[in-house]
Amino acid sequence: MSLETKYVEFCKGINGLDKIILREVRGCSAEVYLYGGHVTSWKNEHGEELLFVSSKAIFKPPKAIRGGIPICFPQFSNLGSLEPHGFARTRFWTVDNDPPPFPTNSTNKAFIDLILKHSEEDVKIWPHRYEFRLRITLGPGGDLMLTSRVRNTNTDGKSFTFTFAYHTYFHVTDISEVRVEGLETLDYLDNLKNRERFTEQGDAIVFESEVDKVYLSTPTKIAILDHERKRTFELRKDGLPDAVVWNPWDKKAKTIPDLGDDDYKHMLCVEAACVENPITLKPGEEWRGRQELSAVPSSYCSGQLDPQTAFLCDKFGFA
Ligand code: TA6
Repeated sequence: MSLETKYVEFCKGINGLDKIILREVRGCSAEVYLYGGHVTSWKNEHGEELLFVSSKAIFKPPKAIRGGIPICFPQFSNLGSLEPHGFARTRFWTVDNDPPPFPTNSTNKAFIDLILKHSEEDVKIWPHRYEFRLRITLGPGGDLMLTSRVRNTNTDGKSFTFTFAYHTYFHVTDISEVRVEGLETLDYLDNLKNRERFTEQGDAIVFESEVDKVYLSTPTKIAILDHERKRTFELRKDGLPDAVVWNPWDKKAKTIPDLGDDDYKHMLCVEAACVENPITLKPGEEWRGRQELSAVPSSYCSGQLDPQTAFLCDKFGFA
């Protein structure tokens, strides 16, 4: 793209829902729906889609969009009395035209600030007042960055507590040829076994059946290696100690109405999250949680599928 690059474009998406397209000069892009504050697309400079969105996804309230990056707030999964994964993913967010400043890379031009505030309806189910600011940035190199800032604006002196996840659906070529690095040897809660605590064994996480785990106290960097496509996703996070890994596999996939029967082969959720130790904010306090995604050719750094080497790759400054 040239001088005419439109870094931020407002338009209509599926079913007339408001959508924002972020673009960068080299041709990468991202799409965000105000419904859910939901990233539904992230493409590299070759126009290849990096996130999975179900072909059966329903872009219509009150259903959450199946795929992309749903925001789970103020409750992860069914860890409380609210609807699963909380209500933020099924609310209409608005554009925040005057966000309070925070340190940012001034070379970034493709970004959008969204805000979600309590509604009188929601106060009935979650009796708190809050401001949730979400900045979504597409970096010049194609990295996708999400920064959440949640502030307690209660006027009755009450603290509130929440759990959170960026429920990211990565697009993978063949799930049985994918491995995740960075979580081996860690403790996890197994959602398929009543959230019992186990310790991960083995060198890396590979997939041959349903997986639904919350890894605890995870490192700030996780790699997802798509062996078939020779692509490595790198997930870096801050303020989010846990990492959820989910693939429904064949049987569970068939029970999910807005997921195709074979879709599980092409998706993997790896989610920067805060689940084990919920966050508590006093009135006036703010929490920040950040997730950054990159997609690089697996051979780019090391010539082999070795995320340790990939992490050390100078190009991305991870050493
Ligand atoms: O993050 C994993 C998980 O909580 C799984 O237990 C699974 O049910 C998945 O999320 C999808 O949840 P959803 O409410 O979007 O169908």
